[in-house]
Amino acid sequence: MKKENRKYLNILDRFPYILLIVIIGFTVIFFYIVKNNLPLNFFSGTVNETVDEESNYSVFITSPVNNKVYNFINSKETVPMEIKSKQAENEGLKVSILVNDGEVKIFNSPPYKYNWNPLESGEYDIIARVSDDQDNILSESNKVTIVVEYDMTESETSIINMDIEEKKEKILSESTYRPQNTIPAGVPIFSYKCYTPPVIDGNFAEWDNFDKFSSFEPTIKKENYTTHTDISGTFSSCWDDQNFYFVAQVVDDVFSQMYTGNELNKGDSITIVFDTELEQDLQIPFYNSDDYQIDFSPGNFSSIFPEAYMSWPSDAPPREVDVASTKLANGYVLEASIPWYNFTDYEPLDGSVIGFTISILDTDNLETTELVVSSSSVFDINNVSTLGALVLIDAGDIQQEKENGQEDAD
Ligand SMILES: [Ca+2]
Ligand SMILES: [Ca+2]
Ligand SMILES: [Ca+2]
Ligand SMILES: [Ca+2]
Repeated sequence: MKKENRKYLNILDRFPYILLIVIIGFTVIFFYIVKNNLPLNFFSGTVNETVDEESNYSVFITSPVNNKVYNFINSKETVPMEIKSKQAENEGLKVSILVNDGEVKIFNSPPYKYNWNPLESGEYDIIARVSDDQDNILSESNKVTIVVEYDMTESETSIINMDIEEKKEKILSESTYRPQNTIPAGVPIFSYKCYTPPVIDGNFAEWDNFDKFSSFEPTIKKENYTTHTDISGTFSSCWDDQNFYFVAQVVDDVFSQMYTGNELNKGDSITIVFDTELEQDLQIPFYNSDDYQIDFSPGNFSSIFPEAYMSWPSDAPPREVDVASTKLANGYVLEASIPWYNFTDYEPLDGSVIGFTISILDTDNLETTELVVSSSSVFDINNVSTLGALVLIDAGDIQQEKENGQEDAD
């Protein structure tokens, strides 16, 4: 009796478990039915989330991803932005990117990719818009928020430099020169305004903040060119209302200068050709009254002193040109100032673009020039249409800013 009772109870005891198994079974079947009727990626984790999200938008930001933190160590670093919009692509519509409600880029055609330079640390909200010709907004993207953190010791200076880069681009877009002659092609030499004139003493220490040009290429007697240790150099320049200033640090394996005056170019020397009416004379290959060839000699560091000589147009020493030089183990430094009044009717102005080529002439073992390297790739001393270009630019007091590390961007 007791035994039967227990057996009966045992079956009743198990009944809830059987029921539970049946319920689980139905749940699993139900799960698969539901799964098959929902979009695939509903259950497939985060990988396909953006694909799903993207399909909900006519315009979608695929890069950067939301909540990304960018740690930048220099001011040139950028946030890669990429927008996808089938709508804009198919209908030829405009796509614009807005950061904190300010437009940073407009595309008229794909690809909608842009490397955005934030310049300042901060949190940024990015959206993209599709609009038509009349600027009617047709669609707006998902919003992406990013954080940018700059970790730089000289962030202020870098910001100033970015302003200068923009200014340079603006000047170039508005000026006429011969981009095919410059090294590299399309990039003239920039000469910054100096608020403190360099001391003309053959010492180049104070030139640190100025642009340096060292891409000299063999031009005259270039078949003699072997290596940069034979002849090469670094050139910097600046200007103010009174003078044009420059320094050239020349690498030359054998120093040789025994000539003076109108013959100084037979020895180790420097020649600069200016065309102060570049725009008007773009088609003129011969020297005219606004072209100037000035030759500079470092002297020989004993009996022959540094000097300048104007070979064109005057065939005489230029007025009050100051030249100084120092001898280096593998070459020399030549520093000079040229009063602008040597250039008739020329007034130096911020943004002025003039024809310009500096050449370094090398004499080693012969009694005349063996090789010339120049700042324009096709330089021919008899043809001013081979000149490169020099841009005068006022970028603020860059000497002061670097020395004090101050913020003077405005
Ligand atoms: Ca100096
Ligand atoms: Ca040499
Ligand atoms: Ca000319
Ligand atoms: Ca030499």
